[in-house]
Amino acid sequence: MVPTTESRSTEREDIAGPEIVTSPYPIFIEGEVVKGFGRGGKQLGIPTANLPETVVENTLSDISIRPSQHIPIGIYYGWAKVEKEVYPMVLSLGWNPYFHNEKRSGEVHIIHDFKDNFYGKKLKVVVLAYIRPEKDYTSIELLINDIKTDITVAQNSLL
Ligand code: ADP
Ligand code: RBF
Ligand code: MG
Repeated sequence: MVPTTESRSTEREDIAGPEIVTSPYPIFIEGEVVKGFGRGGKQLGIPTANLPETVVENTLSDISIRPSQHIPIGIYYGWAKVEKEVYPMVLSLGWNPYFHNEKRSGEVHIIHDFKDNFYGKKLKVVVLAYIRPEKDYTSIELLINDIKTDITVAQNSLL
């Protein structure tokens, strides 16, 4: 599927998803935090904890558990647990078209200020709803803008 390319900032709703958790959610995903290209924090100012490739592929093709309910590529919200603490999160599952990645990635931005990295730690997430499809952008500012809106959407939609 070819992603839509955004060339300007579009007005978006600041809430998403139904009031109750609806099938196929909740979806549980877990894995050790792995290294990516290091762009999230440095280039976007929004670090993302990357999940192992096999975990991403299994999640995306989890058809044995949910026939007919393929989990689409896109942006989601839910909760994440690292080292016994639970935080709100936004999840990106996809190709990162803006960066022309060749593999799909699963990346969790936890809505919390961490003092240290947590590479190698176990990350557990529960995905509760879909926010939007993944997009391409004509500038990095537009991508950052959309991610910031996703964070607001998660904060307004969770609880
Ligand atoms: P990479 O490409 O290696 O994933 P990032 O720039 O996306 O690099 O940074 C991700 C790392 O930053 C995570 O693996 C984690 O250890 C750390 N980190 C710090 N704060 C956060 C946060 N709020 N959400 C997710 N990861 C964070
Ligand atoms: N990358 C894209 O190319 N298009 C997107 O629409 C997009 N949306 C994202 C939404 C969220 C909430 C997050 C955390 C990331 C998103 N990304 C998107 C991925 C971003 O490109 C990636 O995190 C960086 O490349 C760092 O790995
Ligand atoms: Mg990352």
